[in-house]
Amino acid sequence: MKPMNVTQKLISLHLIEGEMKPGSEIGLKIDQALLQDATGTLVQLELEAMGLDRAKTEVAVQYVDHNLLQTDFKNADDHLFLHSAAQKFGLWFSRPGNGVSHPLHMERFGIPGKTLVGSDSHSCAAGSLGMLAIGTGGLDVAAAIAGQPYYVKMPQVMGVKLTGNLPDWVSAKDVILEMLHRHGVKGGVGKIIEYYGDGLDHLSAMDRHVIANMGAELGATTTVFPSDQETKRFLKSQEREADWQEIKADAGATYDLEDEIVLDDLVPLIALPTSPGNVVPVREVEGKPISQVVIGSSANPGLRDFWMAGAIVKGKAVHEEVSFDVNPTSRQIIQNMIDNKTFGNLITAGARFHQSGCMGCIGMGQAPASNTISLRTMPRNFPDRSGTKDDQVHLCSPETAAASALTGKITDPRDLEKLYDMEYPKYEAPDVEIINRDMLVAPPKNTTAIELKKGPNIKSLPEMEGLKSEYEVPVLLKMGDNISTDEIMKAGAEVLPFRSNIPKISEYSYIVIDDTFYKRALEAKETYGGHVVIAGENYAQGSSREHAAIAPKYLGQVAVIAKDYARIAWQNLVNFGILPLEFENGEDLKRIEQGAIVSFKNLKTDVAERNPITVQVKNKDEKFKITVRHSLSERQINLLMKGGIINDFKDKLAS
Ligand code: MIC
Repeated sequence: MKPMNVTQKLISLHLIEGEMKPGSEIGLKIDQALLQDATGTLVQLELEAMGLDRAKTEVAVQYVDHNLLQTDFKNADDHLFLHSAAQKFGLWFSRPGNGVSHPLHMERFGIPGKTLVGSDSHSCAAGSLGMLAIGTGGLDVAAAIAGQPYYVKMPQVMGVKLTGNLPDWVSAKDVILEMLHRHGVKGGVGKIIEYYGDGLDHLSAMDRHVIANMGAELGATTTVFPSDQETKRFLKSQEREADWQEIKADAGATYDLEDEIVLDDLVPLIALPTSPGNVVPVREVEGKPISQVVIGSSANPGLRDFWMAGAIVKGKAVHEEVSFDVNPTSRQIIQNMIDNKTFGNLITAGARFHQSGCMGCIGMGQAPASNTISLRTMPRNFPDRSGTKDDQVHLCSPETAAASALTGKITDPRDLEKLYDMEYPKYEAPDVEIINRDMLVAPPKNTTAIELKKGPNIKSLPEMEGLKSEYEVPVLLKMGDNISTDEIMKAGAEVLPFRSNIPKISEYSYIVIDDTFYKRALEAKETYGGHVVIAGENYAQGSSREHAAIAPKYLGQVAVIAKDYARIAWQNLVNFGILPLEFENGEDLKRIEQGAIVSFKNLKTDVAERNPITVQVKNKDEKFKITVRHSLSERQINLLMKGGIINDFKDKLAS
């Protein structure tokens, strides 16, 4: 048999439909499911709509780590709903304040060789343990929980060879920032990134989590690491050594694409606003004053990351003009921080210590002051994501963040040697961490009698219309490249609580780009029956939030016409019955005016038969035709015809 890399081994062990030919659709058996609360409320409503009795996956966990600010009843009601739903459908429930889903799942449930789908784009972090873990829209996770295969395009496998060792003051975050510097936010689209080489000997399991987590920012389907002795060490430190198995690439295994990073050559890097791909050496932007540093998030979740920040600020005081925020990523990590004196080091240096959760990463509090720079160890800095308009969020390592907190300006951590006569702190991982399972509620044996607790903010899913053959609708919005889900459907403390209320959350559609969109969409729905939007490359990069599809659908969005799409968003559009069309000639984007009227005839036949689709365009002063196409599978075409996956489920239930 042909030697296989780790990715090919994981896929072949779970392949139930299709063939492993890059670009063709495959169906995978899913072992584990991860839900977070901001997407999970919809998933639980979808499980209810499907009439599920009990989760079919080996493990399914509902985490509460996003909607943690309880400024009124909405989030607190959702927590009760999620708890009741987890109990009813046989999921574990991780209570509010227990921590961020990705590091928690890695500590408690991750198992080498298993597959996982998660309703969060950073679910790929579980690849750190030799899992095939894919972030996706909530509906796909609901389907997997109900025992359906997970469908995805077979990706190419990019082998990234890591050699050597990281220099002092450089850490795992700089490795993934280097990948973003080399490949950009589209560089991973259609690919699984697999790391190998002797450089892995110097990367802990949590270091690998950092790198795998932000593989999402490359647009990668996921990231995979081998399961080796380090994986075994990590599982042993979590009292789960029995879950370990070795999974390594065969000798002679090859990759579709190759890259190599010599770890010794890396320097401290930083992503500038407003993209994780806007990476430069810290040295290039040092000296700029900052107003905030935030340590935490699933992109730097490990005990080492907090310990490192604590060791750097130990015995000192952070700059008086810097808000030094620390977001622990699990209660377990808080306990270990207290035990190894990290908590004391951070607090006495001036840290503002928050509850364990995502917090400022998704604009759930901690919004920075206007026109000031915020340094964060987080994965994303899309426009306004922090909650502050025109924010200036920079992404960096704990070393760079802590050094900058001390000086009050962007600082290369290597300068700490001369500024404070400091040696690079050497972290020693404990053999066994203090283990905390207290806020994980196991699924009950018998779930039938449990009633869902729905507060007034939880609304049932709206009806979704199927695809028609003819449309004559306006182009409501013309956008450029790399439009993020944070610009399509805002996150943050004001909007996230409406995730289970589609009519209300639809008021925030595209509000970051154009705050007249909502009103104009309602007018277009009334006058024309709907609308389309047009965009450049990598439409809807970033998060898994299916609200970036459901809300526009609710407002009458018929189709998107873009040069190309981010993977999750493309699937979410189909799941909710919006046609993701691609320009045959990308230059046509420039020719179409915002406000033009576009007409489709014979659309259902053309979509079903994969014909080139002719679109009549009427600009203000000219008319012309363009050609568009789609790259949907037969399964997706069928879903579209019905108006999305929920209608398809209902048909299946009815039959
Ligand atoms: C994110 O980091 O953007 C989020 C918020 O976790 C999203 C999920 C969401 O929008 O609820 C993600 O990454 O999928």
